[in-house]
Amino acid sequence: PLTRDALIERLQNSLRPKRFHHVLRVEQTAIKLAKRYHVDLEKASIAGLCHDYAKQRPDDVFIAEIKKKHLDPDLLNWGNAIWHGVVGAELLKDECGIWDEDILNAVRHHTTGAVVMSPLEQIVYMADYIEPARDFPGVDRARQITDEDLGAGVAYQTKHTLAYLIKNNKPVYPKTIETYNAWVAKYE
Ligand code: DGI
Ligand code: FE
Ligand code: FE
Ligand code: FE
Repeated sequence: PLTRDALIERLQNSLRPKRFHHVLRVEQTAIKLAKRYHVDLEKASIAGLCHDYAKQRPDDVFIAEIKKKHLDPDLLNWGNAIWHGVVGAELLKDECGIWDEDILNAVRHHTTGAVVMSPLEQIVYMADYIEPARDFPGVDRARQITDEDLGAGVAYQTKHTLAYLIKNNKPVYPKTIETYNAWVAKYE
């Protein structure tokens, strides 16, 4: 595996400056949450840094990787927003020698969440949402809830992201709905 310094260099070469600075902020936010919730700090650092590794790859790279790795063919009906996590994790194996499944799952699930998420996965999902430069109505509430209860933060983000997608007539990826059902909706 790459050292943190080598990984930083890769990121700097593959991401535009704005995105690169976002991943540094997600790393720092993930480390803070990892301290708060007693999760491995080094894994939080690497996962935070890697989560958007593939964000700026052209579509044809993702399409080739989906075919090469025989990933779910339904992925071909989606785009960068869904690909950069799930398919990005495959590129991290190929190109950066990152094989830790908890880190890879944190990258895979950082956009849509998942029915089952480890503490590290929840941390990266939340760090991406509440890093210091994020500015949207409700972000301070999201930061406060996440500091009180990590799972409650996951539920908050999941609910608000789904509401945002629906309000804007965006297609909802099935995993996003599964996450909503698992973390937000409760049968009475
Ligand atoms: O990569 P980032 O911009 O840091 O953040 P992200 O990976 O969490 O989200 C990328 C985009 O994906 C964001 O605009 C919200 C969008 N998104 C999340 N869930 C879904 C989705 N887009 C669609 N169409 N469907 C989803 O279910
Ligand atoms: Fe992302
Ligand atoms: Fe996110
Ligand atoms: Fe991100």
